[in-house]
Amino acid sequence: MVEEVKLFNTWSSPFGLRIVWALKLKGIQYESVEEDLTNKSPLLLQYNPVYKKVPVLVHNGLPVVESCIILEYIDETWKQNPLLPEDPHKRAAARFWAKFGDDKVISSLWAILTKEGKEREEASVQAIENLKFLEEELKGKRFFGGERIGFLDIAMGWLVNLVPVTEEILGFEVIDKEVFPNLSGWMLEFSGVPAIKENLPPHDKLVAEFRAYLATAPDN
Ligand SMILES: N[C@@H](CCC(=O)N[C@@H](CS)C(=O)NCC(=O)O)C(=O)O
Repeated sequence: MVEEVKLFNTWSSPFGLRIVWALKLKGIQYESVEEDLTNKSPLLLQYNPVYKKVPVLVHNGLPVVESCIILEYIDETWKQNPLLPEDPHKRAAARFWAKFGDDKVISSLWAILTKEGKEREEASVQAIENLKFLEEELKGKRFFGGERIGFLDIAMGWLVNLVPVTEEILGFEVIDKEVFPNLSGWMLEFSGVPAIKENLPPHDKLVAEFRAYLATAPDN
């Protein structure tokens, strides 16, 4: 049977990027359906009626939503180049840190970008505290997954495109190389892997998109 794999996504989504990377790393052919989030397609609403968000992976007509759940689905469906470790404790740890990234790290970095003054300072303190956990996780490792890219690398991968965008917009360093040598090294290493590098959204286009967003929604 010829498999049908479709990805409903929008080019700037850090969550959608996870799925693009996972499919590329696994060598899976897919059709990309670009969504305009200001005018969502009936199909997106049909496939993700609960959250109405991208990414959605549709495999042989069946939708899967929520990026980390899609990653697990991809890993279980196409076994080559496994993303999650085999060891159950390491699998649990990878899922834990990915959830921590989504629950804590994204929001603190987003607040640095969108807040000002005292609120931005508080967000910076919070972000540093959160990033220190990731710095520790990377100790003695090339990738979060060890010698090769794994689930957590993909889940945290948004750092490599959104941190430089944030730094350019704000005009200061968010991830200090001296404070976070492991994390900075990982960002270089990860973004140098062909499947990652070749599928990063254009930096300048992202900067323009974020600037436009901040200009219209200053009070996040
Ligand atoms: N937890 C979701 C987050 C997905 C998400 O926030 N997607 C954004 C784009 S980056 C979206 O579709 N936003 C549309 C909306 O909120 O209406 C995931 O991991 O897939």
